[in-house]
Amino acid sequence: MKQTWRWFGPHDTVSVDDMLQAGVQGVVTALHHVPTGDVWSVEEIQRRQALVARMADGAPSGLGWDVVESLPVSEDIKKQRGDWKTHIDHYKTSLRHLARCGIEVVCYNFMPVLDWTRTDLGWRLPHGGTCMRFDFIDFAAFDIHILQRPGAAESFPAEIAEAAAERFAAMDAARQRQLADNVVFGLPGAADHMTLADVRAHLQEYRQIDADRLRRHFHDFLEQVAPVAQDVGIRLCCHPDDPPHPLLGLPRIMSTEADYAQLMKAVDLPANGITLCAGSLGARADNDLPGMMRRLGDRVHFLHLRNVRRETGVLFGSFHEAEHLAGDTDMVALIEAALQEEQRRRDAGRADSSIPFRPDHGQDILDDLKRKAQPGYPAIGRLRGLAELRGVVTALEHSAARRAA
Ligand code: DNO
Repeated sequence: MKQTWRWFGPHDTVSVDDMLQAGVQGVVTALHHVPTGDVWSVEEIQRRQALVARMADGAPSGLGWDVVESLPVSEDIKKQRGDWKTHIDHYKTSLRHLARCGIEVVCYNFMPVLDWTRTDLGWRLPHGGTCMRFDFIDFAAFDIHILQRPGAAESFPAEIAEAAAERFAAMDAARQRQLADNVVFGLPGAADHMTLADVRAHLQEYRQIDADRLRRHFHDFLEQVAPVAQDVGIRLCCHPDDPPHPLLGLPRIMSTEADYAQLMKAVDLPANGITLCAGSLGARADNDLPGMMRRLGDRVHFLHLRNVRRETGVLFGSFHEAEHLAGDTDMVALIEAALQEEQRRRDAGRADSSIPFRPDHGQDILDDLKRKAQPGYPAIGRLRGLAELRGVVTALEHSAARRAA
């Protein structure tokens, strides 16, 4: 398993030197400054590769750009409106350019309007560090009382809507603003942030698009781009919905194992693959991550190893981002399943037998609390996560090797 690390580019407060000292072996990054829908030029891709390859003092880092996260899919493509056909052509061109630069793994998602959603970006833990959290009641308070989405109150269980009314009544203006900012924070690294008016306008445009229609649009997109990816030697990998549940009345179509099985079938090519994000999927009680790795592993091209603690006994409710080995997902079993998949690939002579993973998110601990990084992407919290995960990988590989000897 290749130990990778997300880097947001030259503006990231966590540097290439930092990640080297954390012991990473490869880099996950994206051209966040290129507007969604535009072509990623070979020159821009190479410029980023050059930055990854050097430490601050100019010494070679020995690192390369292993995974693109993300090559974003435009809202026009998701809605099949406006410039969507041009955007699909641009997407294909970007894939060809990435392949020309030697990059083989490209992550993306198909979530409408918002990427990941949290209500708290710095929730205080008992040890004094912070983590990200999704509080279902706060979210309902945002949806019903701040965004004032028509029909919002009816879309929550009655007791959640009632609790949300009370919660909202106790919020001052500053907390309301902060909650709204947290919810619409959206895509990490994105240059543009949405206002509430933007969100309302987007929601309006999705009124005619239900889950079936969004899925059709998704399959149309894949039918176009997956064969190109296959042809140029790129492995596409779709990131799940985060959280894996419909929000704001928007359809979400990549939340469960059944969704992934459908995706695989829609375009049956190895290039049409999965980003198995344990943290996103793990927020639903019915997603069995080690089992998904065993059953869908063949197409898992990228792993996000992260853990969440579900705070209620229901299928989907509040959760927070736990330590990597401490949440509700059995991380050791998941890693074991990934190592078994790698063995199967080696036995089959596959060139992609080493699956890249990254310690997805980390809690803010120690000096992270002073050095403001992208929410979820602190240096030390992730270093801790990576070190723990690396320990598990090493131990499991060691015992597998001993058994084989
Ligand atoms: C959040 C990330 C997501 C992810 C995209 C992939 O921290 O895991 O934003 O990068 O959904 O397209």
